[in-house]
Amino acid sequence: MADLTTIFCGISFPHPLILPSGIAQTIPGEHEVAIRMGAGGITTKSLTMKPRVGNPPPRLIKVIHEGMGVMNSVGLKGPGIDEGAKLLSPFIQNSPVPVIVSIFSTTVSDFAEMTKKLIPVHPHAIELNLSCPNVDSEFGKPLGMGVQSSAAAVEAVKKISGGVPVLAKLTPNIPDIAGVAKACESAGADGIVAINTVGPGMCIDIETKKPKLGAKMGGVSGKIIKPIAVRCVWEIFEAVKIPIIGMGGVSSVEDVVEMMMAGATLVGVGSITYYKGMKVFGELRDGLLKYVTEHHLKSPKELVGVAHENL
Ligand code: RRO
Repeated sequence: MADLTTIFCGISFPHPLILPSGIAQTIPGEHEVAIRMGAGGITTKSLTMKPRVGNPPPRLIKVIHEGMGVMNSVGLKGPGIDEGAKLLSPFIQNSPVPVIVSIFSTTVSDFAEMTKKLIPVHPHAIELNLSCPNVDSEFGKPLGMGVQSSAAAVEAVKKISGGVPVLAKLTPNIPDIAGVAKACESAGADGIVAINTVGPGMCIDIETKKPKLGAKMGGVSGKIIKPIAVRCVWEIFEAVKIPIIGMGGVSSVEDVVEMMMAGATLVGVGSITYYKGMKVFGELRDGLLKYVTEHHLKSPKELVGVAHENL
């Protein structure tokens, strides 16, 4: 009998389909719903050093041609690291699946400071969000735009993270995502998360003649970005040995399999939940088990990176 259990950075996930950061906004809130509906792991919304009200609403729109995509400019709305850590502590303790806690900063020192505050709440892993596309006007470009800045953040956090795996979440909005992944690996990262949203993009309401998002522009996600995500995961897999969480437009069992064949060990399922609800996790998990069984595999691990062997 096939088994979907997946080991990632030494952590056991019941299956490889996890909630990416930012899909659920409050802790515990929809994170808990995702678990109930069958998510194999959770990534929490990126926390910042200080509380933030976020960008002006609307912050999220489901626009791009009938289910093809979503745009957001949430602007890191959240309670800040101190309140966030308090909320996370019981959530992590009670979670039946691993919880990856995401943090965002544009300074290396704040990344390190936030990590110190997180260690006592025992996250299963820490995701360094090096790649939010929606706060450039406030903070400048995210650290993930550069090889050295990405490596510096990883190195600083690794010094104090103890045994907690450190993951780097990368942006596709650069010419060489594999180069950044390699730099993160050399700096000690335990895994790569790819990709954050594409863009920024923009949508205009032709009736009101105004941009649809409050912040005018935002990150693009959903089915329309999947080929970009698959290409990025492919390039990263060629460049590094550490495992990858692949995400970007994954909406069907076929998409999950494709992402794994490109090189993902875990797969993020995000924007499709805005169309189908969190129940999509149970559906995709059952569909993956059927696929694995029908293809006579013992584990989905056998799919990881196989497309690289067939050239
Ligand atoms: O909060 C956001 O606007 C946001 C974040 Br932190 C991110 O990493 N990616 C994104 O599309 N939006």
